[in-house]
Amino acid sequence: RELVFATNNPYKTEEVRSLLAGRYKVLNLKDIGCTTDIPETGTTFAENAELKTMYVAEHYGLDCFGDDSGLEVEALNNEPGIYSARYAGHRGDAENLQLLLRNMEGKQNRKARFRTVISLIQHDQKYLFEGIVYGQIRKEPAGTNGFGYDPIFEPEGYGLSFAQMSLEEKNKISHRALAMNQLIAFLKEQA
Ligand code: ITT
Repeated sequence: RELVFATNNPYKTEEVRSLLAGRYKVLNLKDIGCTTDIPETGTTFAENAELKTMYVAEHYGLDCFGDDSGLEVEALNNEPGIYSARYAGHRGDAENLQLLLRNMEGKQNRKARFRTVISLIQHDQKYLFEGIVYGQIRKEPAGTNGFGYDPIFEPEGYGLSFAQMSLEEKNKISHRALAMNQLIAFLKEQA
């Protein structure tokens, strides 16, 4: 069985493929021949996740799911939030991470959370699933695995950044894994 995942992000694709291994073959946007950077003009994670799935449903006639995620930092009024991918403009992950570290200089409260909202479109119906992982922003990056803000995010109760964990370890506790587990449970119920 195949599932379409409306993402251009190869790291998200890899994490989700691992979570669905043995159950579904996951096709991302590239795999279905879609090279569009789908506009994310919503004001919430849910709206942006739905925009991704609605694009695929409308242009390709395919059921699919999509993920909008981001990092919410308490001391920064929950920024960068939905702007996580373009926090430093559209310059890239390394620049986003550096800007965040700069903005956190001198802040005592380093609490943060990663949030993923997944939209599923199936038989013309829309569904939403959410996952949150709590943790803190490190003072310096550590680790080389993963992507985005992984080197500066330490989930609560682990002395390691996400970037110091293997994909399997991150997939046991991450925001994306928690949201995906709900999606998987939902799909199982219907089978
Ligand atoms: P798609 O929209 O194509 O799925 P994207 O990278 O643009 O890919 P988002 O719009 O959801 O994805 O932006 C999420 C950004 O938040 C992403 O670029 C990272 O900077 C950050 N992010 C999300 N999940 C993360 C994770 O698990 N680890 C580290 N950073 C993450």
